[in-house]
Amino acid sequence: HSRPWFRPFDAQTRSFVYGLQPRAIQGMLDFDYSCGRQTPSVAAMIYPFGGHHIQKFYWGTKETLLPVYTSVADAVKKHPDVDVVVNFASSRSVYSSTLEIFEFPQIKSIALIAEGVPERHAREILHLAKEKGVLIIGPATVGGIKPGCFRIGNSGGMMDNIISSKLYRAGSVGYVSKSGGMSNELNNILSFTTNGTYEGIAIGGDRYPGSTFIDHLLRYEADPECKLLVLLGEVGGIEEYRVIEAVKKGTIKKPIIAWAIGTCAKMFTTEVQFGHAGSMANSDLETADAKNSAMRAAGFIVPDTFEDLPEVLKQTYERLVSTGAIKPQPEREPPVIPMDYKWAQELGLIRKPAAFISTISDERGQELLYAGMRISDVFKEDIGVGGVVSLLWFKRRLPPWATKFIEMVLMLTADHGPAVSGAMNTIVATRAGKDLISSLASGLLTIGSRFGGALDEAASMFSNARDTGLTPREFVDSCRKANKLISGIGHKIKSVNNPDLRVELVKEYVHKHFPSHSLLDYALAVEKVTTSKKDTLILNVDGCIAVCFVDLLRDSGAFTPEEADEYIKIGTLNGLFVLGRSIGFIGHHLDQKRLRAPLYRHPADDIFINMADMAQPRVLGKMQ
Ligand code: Q5B
Repeated sequence: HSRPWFRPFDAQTRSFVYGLQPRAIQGMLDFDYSCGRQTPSVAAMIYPFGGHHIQKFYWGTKETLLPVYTSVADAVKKHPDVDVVVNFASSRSVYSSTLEIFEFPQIKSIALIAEGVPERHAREILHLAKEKGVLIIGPATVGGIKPGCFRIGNSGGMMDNIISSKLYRAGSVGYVSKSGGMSNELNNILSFTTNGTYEGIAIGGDRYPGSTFIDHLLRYEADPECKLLVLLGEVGGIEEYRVIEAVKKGTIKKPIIAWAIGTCAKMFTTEVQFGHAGSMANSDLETADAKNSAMRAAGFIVPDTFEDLPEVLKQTYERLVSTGAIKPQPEREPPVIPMDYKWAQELGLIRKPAAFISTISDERGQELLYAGMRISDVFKEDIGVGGVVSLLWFKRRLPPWATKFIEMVLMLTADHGPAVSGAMNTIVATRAGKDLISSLASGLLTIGSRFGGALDEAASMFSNARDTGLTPREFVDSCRKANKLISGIGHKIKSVNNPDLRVELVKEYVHKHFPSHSLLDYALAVEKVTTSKKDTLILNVDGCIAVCFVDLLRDSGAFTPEEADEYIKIGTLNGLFVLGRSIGFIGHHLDQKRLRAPLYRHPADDIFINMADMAQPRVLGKMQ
């Protein structure tokens, strides 16, 4: 597919995007889709890092895949139809990447988006491009747009702007400006004063743009589809004078409307540098006023002020319609472009039920909140770990005696030596070479109804027994009858004669600080019955913490009876042991690591292996 020299972009144009720019590419694809293009205008991305891979984009409501190549050579080999590169390389790498692109004669146009490209590099690129006959747009530009055909990168703005400026179909006005922002403004003005933009190029604000006003205006002059030319110049540089020359010589014959921005510079007493690197008048010739006068004198249509530009455009367009030079086409319905979910949500156009609800913390604002309390206040008020647990587990501040109790529990349960089931498993996992999280998880997964995880069941058994009016003895008997062990009773090594000091500390604290301890009293009465049978059947650390926590939940005044019951039902109390013992398990993991402890293998003579009752294994199924 070959194009005439004056038309570098059409509805078949295919491009590479250099750099990873998924948002810009999605914008280009949405534009393509709105134009009714059959194929996306982006064929692939080129990105030297991260290897060859594929990325997913929307094509209308469906999805499409675009390859990412690591070199221009690979991309060119795979896509011989591509002749445009939109180069998003940064100012540092734009030079080398453009030189790489120049090696492939298949590429006829390159847009350079980067700002701050060293002028020496820009001039070298410009020189090489001339030699090779490549059209350069930029640097320091958004690019340009050919309505109905092709959009360079982010030119034209958001999709709603593209639709409202009718850029999904071609108009008759070709313009050239320096700035991308002013291009958007022009697209908008042209959409209501004329039949719209035929093509618009922003050459960029640098002192050495790869192509200038005259290059594009000569293309528009030669293109029979372009009927009206617009030049939006600005203070600084002399590029407008090259257009003036062309008009004077008759090289440009089509009607041309022009304005040089920056007429207000004269109101300042010193030299003014406008936004662009090139937008400063170095001589009287370069002022916006001088340019406007010269253009007017040469026969350009120049409004009196920028505000008059729409009216001038309208009049000129209507004249061209009345002479038959422009034949307005019937409008087609603006295409419906699926809006990005995030954007639609931001605009308040859609809603969707959230898949998750969360009510304990919020990090979206300026400051992290725990149950509504600012993290800075957590420290200002020194609420401690117990306070944090009360916020995140119970969504409320608990009185100091209660938060101190939580902290006491965490400290008491932090460890109970290396021999307990969970610590053993942590140690064995560590010695098998596992990392901290795996070794910790191995220990935590050991916590269960017999070891460390008896709190919830203890809380519910003791409170149910007490609430249903069973005496301690009736409770013990009923459990025996049901063949059920009482959770929270019994210990492997602790007994009446070898009391568990942790339990003593808890009892002492609760007696001193809790407003009531009725369930603890009941549990101690049960203990009297069980230890009378066997002195190891003490109220153990799980059981003692559990019943005291029920007293806290029920009698602290911070919970309703329903809330108190719910916390027992949903497994809160085992959380106390899990949280506390994590401290110890991590300690054991670090200890074994420090000791460089080797792989553990249990001695076989410590395992009674008995296969006597297995005899010979039976062979199932056919042998052949
Ligand atoms: N018998 C804890 O068993 C243990 C009975 C009972 C009625 C009971 C056992 C038990 C309930 C679960 C529980 C938490 C397995 C324990 C903890 C944290 C730890 C651990 C550490 C730490 C101990 C001997 C005789 C038998 C049984 C009867 C036993 N328990 N009767 N209710 N609860 N408790 N777990 O010593 O007639 O001889 O056949 O399951 O609360 O995990 O330090 O190690 O900080 O890490 O092996 O403190 O009590 O006793 O099973 O041989 O039983 O007493 O029926 O009667 P033992 P067994 P009989 S704290």
